[in-house]
Amino acid sequence: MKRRIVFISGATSGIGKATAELLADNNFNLILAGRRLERLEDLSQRLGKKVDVKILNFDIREKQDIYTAILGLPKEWQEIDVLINNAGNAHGLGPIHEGNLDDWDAMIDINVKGLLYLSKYITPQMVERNTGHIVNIGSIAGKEVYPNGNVYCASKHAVDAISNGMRMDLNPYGIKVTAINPGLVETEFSKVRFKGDEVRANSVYQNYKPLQAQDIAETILFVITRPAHVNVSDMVVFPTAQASSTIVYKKS
Ligand code: NDP
Ligand code: 8X3
Repeated sequence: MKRRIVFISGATSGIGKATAELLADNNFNLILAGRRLERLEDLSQRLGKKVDVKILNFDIREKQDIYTAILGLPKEWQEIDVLINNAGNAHGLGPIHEGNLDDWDAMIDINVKGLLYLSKYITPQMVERNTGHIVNIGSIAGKEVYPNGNVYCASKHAVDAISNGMRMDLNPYGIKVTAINPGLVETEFSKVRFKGDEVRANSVYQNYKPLQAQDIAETILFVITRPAHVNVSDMVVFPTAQASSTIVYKKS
């Protein structure tokens, strides 16, 4: 049987990387995107032993670069079956009146506009073929706002709205749209949020068992392998210790 082609943005670490590894084990051909080229090359070399892999190296903020990269794919790679909009991060955590404008730009440009650009370039061929699946990685931060989360939460609320809008607009074309909204996942996320402060980043995941990237990868594999008539539209996935954005049971 012909392998399905899955495009993963943000494949160089965390959830995206774990998903690439799991999907290679499950016979999907992969297009892997991110900025850190050496990590993409490493994945391509390792996973290329199992399935066909293409890597695309661009900053998701640069719409022209995305367009050129997608247009440059060989014809047999253009018919992308599953788009996993995963690239994203938080930049900073603090009260709104102390907000850093560059952090705000980064979160809106990457988490919201980058997701839109990629979807804009990949969705039309799905519409033409009347098939496809878009999986947007949102967050519990897209369902609830928490103190000091302001703009990151806004960016993920936008992802939530975009997922709902996509599901409506793509409904006549048989295209599935799934939103997966994780709680706390131990990845490079907090390292990026706290600008390399590893002590502060590690403290986010101490004294309880956070989700691992593999847990979300397994959730993604589940949703993209349901039968044609089943669309898992919206999921929140927490570690057992978490009950909401602000309630996490930690053993002291
Ligand atoms: P990581 O920091 O480990 O991974 C983020 C990925 O996004 C990297 O591969 C990075 O690649 C890519 N990325 C970031 N900025 C850009 C950019 N400008 N252009 C292209 N790619 C970019 O974090 P996670 O795996 O945790 O995050 C993945 C998604 O999950 C994000 O959307 C995040 O918001 C969401 N999420 C995370 C949670 C968590 O607790 N960890 C919880 C809920 C949601 P590179 O730097 O190489 O470009
Ligand atoms: C990442 C989880 O709680 O830090 O989206 O916002 S949280």
